[in-house]
Amino acid sequence: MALDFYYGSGSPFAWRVWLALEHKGIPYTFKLLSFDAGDHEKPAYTVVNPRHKVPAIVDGGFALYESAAIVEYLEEKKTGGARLFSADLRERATQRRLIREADSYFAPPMETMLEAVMEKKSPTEIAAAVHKMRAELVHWEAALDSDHLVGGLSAADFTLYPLVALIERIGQRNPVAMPADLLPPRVATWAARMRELPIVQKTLPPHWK
Ligand SMILES: N[C@@H](CCC(=O)N[C@@H](CS)C(=O)NCC(=O)O)C(=O)O
Repeated sequence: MALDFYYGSGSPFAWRVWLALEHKGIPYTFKLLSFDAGDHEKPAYTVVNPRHKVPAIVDGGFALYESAAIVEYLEEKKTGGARLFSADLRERATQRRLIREADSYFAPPMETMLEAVMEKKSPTEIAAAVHKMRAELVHWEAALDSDHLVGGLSAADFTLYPLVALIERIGQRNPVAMPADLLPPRVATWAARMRELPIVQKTLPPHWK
């Protein structure tokens, strides 16, 4: 039976889960929540995620939120076929580490920068946010020495890509505020490759299309 997947357009965390579902070929019913309509604050959803955030899934009555936990659940739910984590112990540990690093160290400055640009804060504030983002990107530039973050295409790529894609989108829409060279070369090349993947094309946030 298909599980319910609760999604909000533009959420990098929800996009990660969508990519994981598609990659593993797990059937799902797409439940698009509207942030503008406040769907994520309504009781029908807060019983699924009391933190009022997307993503979440409900699988046969079992509700789960927090994107990283959902991705691990999906991997263990369907063991055959495409994998989200490497079969190799050390690669798998590194993929998990990168996911935690993306959530702990990449997402916060990305969100601060997004807010500074979208809310048209002062040039000094935007420059400070961009500076912090640039400093974080240095770590990812160093981590990327092959086609994927670690081993083959994995949950680590599916975690980082939506965050990087958001940066690209903010940059395209605000070329004056955002430096064109913010993404370092290996990250930019990897992102361009990721963007060409059929599952990435299929799961582009609806309002971006
Ligand atoms: N740690 C959570 C973060 C989820 C999250 O922050 N979702 C945002 C969208 S990007 C959200 O639903 N925000 C709505 C709100 O805070 O009211 C996860 O990984 O699932």
